[in-house]
Amino acid sequence: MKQLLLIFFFFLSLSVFAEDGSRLWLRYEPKDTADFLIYSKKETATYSIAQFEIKQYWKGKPVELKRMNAKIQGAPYQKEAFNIISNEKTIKIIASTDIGLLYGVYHLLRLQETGQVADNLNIAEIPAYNIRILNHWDNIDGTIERGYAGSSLWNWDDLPEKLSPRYTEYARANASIGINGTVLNNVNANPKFLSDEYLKKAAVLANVFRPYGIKVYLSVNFSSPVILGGLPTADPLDEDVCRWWKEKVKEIYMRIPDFGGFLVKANSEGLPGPQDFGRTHADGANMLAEALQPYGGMVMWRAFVYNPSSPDRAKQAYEEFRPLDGKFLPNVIVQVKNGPIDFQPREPFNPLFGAMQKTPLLLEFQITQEYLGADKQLAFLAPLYKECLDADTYAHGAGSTVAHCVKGIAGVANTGNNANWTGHILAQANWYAFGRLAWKPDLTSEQIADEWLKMTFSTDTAFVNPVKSILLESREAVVDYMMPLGLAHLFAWEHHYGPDPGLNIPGARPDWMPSYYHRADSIGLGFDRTTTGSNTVSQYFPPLDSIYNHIETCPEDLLLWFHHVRWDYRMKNGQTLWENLCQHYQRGVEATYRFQTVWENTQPYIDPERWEAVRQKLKIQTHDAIVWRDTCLHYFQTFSKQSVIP
Ligand code: BDP
Repeated sequence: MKQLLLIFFFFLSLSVFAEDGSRLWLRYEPKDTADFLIYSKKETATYSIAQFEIKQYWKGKPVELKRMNAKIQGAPYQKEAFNIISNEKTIKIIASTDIGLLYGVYHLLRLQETGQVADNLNIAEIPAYNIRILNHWDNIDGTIERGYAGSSLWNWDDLPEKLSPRYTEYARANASIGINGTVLNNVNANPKFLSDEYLKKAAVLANVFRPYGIKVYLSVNFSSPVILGGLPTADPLDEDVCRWWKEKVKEIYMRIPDFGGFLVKANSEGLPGPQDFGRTHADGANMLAEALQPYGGMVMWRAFVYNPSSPDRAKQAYEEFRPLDGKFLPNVIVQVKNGPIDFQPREPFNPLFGAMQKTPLLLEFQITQEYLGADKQLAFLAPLYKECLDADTYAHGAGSTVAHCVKGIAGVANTGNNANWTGHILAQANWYAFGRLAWKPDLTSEQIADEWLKMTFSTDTAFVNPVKSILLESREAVVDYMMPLGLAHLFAWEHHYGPDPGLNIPGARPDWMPSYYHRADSIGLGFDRTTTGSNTVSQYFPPLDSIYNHIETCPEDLLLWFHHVRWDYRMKNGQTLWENLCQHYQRGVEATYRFQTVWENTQPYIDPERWEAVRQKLKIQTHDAIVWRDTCLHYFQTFSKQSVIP
């Protein structure tokens, strides 16, 4: 009852709004017509939310929410699936679970908001993956690693006693786009998150999220048995260590009965892990998996590993993890970043996709724009996500896309406690796009941009069409003015915002220096990863290995990723590498001017607050794009010895 009341007051509170962007894409207006809804009798918290949403915001024919097995063609029973079927009089949302019904409700409201309600609906939706999860890199002190939208949403000091209304808003936003899991804390995990004090706090968040179908997970530090438990070792084969984890897991499930499991970053960037004891990643992951198995929990073990002495960072995850294929317990899923290095504006897909055939993989995207302009620059990431999901690994012949090789999708969240959630209002689109693609990877970037703009701002085509075009262009523009043609990691030290291609800190890790990546010299530019270079190309299945290996067949947008290319090399357009490089940088800057012009013209269509906020950000973007272009070209010019072409 208490929960139902809370839900009621939450929805009541949504009736007064300031235009600060806090409403995200959930801007349904309450209706003033009488309602003719048909409800089923048994009320759960999830069912009540579904009812409230329809009752308040649905403006069409009466809706019946019906709990029975959804009929999804060709797919077995799936608890999150739903049907929406209408006749002349009513619309039925059918699902076998309440969460399926809630997803159906949000789908129907989306159709309403985007003007797509047809007379006879016959919809069958089933999520492509069971795991659609956000990773929060949030710390105990409220900071967020690589977060640009304020502090953490979780007020650890006030929990478990005090609940922020934003916890519910967060859960609702996620449920509306199908996200069903959240890792609350940073992968660089503080062991304290496993203390009883913090488990109580996490349990309260789990209670808020549960009715929205969202499970809570925690990142864990591999040394927890030592730091928290006082044991002399964290060796995964040590009996006391295993016992400690089993006890800890039992404690967690007493507090959070549907706890999702652990996310682990181990033996990566200085963090502890099984290799400290001469054990493998599989030994470490399996030990945790055994502890979680009786409760149905899982281990998400990250493959983001590299050590400073390797000649090519891009090869390492594959080299360490490929030999372990088949050695993980069934409730381990290996979490792999989309590219082999680190969320760069453009990377080829990670060659582990397709190569780990006996191990389930979880694809990790970054939603927060660590390397794509933070909260200051517009970079709509659906095209980046699609590029990876649609990439053909050729693991089982043509058509073995990355989307087919993975069992779930994780996204490093871009949310914080800013009123508008994501810092840049247009970056809300990236949270939205992530959720939609994790549910349905074959949506197009254009469809997603269209939906999001209509729900967030206006359905007027005079607004939607031009803004959609700049959203769709924006990620490529960032690639152009930061790192075109397959360049990577030209960032300044630590903050990963601006450029510093010439950075050279004596004594620092070489693989954290831009020169490690761009390899500029008097001959040319780019990292030779061909068979005569670091031979990373061999990690890809044929025919990709050979396509990437030959300069003539390598796609030009990845050319400098795989090849060290002469400055005077003739590209497909007949001009030299140097000339092309100048053109890309210039093209990127010009695109940002266009973003400003398009946005200036949207003033009549949207509220002044959000219009002005975006306008200012777009001005910063142009300024910073110019800095990128000029810094990089002037630096590379010292090697090419040619003048910068304006
Ligand atoms: C890099 C970030 C670093 C993260 C790391 C990771 O710079 O802050 O801890 O990835 O994914 O992108 O573990």
